[in-house]
Amino acid sequence: MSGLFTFGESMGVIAADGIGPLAYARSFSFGVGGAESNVAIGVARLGGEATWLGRVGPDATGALISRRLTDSGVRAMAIPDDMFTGLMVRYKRSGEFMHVDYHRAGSAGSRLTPADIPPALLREAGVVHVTGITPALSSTCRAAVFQSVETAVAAGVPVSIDVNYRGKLWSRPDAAAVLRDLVSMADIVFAGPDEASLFVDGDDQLGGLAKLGPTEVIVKDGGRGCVALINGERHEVPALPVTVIDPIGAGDAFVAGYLADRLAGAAPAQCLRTAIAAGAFAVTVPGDCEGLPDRAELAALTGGDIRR
Ligand code: KDG
Repeated sequence: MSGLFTFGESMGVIAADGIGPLAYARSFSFGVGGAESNVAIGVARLGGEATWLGRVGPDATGALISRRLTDSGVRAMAIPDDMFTGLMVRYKRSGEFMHVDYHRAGSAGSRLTPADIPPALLREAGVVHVTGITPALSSTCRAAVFQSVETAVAAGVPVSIDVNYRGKLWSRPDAAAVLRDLVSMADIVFAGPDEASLFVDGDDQLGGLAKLGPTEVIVKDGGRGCVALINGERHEVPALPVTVIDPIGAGDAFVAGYLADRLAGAAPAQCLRTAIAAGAFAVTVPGDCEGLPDRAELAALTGGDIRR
């Protein structure tokens, strides 16, 4: 296997259609979310090889997660668990603010253990990708992330981490202490400016993150584009002008774009351009993973031809 290997919790997503308080929502969409599975789907849609592993419950949501991932071209390794599959309820309070409630404490996904992850999958991967969400879910999840990263590092497999700080799961000081250790072991780190400030004081976030160890540092800043320091070279890519319908999942699309191109052997500047375009495409579609584009869709977006 030379593709992406990732693992984490995927959930059912109940999303109010339209904009306004939950109490006034007239209809809801039911989908699948999870930062790691979003990245796996994104890489697969862009033509890469992607494997996702996680625990799911004996319920319709668990079955939907496996089916959605498989249908998207991901090799889904869903481990059956007795507990329920987690859920996320979200609504757009206004055009600017998204409200998210998690129903995931004690869920199947949070019961992942280090023994669930076959070391061979880590050693054979082209990239092992983890997020800062999984270590916040439980002590066994945290141990699974550390053990996997250590195994990949020992095997010389590049490790990618998206900081993905989730304030509903843990405090900033708790997250900073754990995630700093993970970032220090990683080769590739993705962070928003606010996430980078968990570890770095001052304005030079790229330099500060690089000092921790990663040789590929990417600070993604939504509508402002991204800046990166890759093998000592600074890059800056502006955002593409699009109409934002739903920002959730844009960061995962960005990561998927970067990693899909990196796995395909593209130069850093091209990886970043694909990342920006994938993130831009994702925000134009409602849903956590529905907006992840394929290559033809990306070409249509960047070529400006929207009649397909
Ligand atoms: O990046 C989008 C994810 O955050 C979403 O799909 C759900 O993984 C998720 C989380 O824990 O918030």
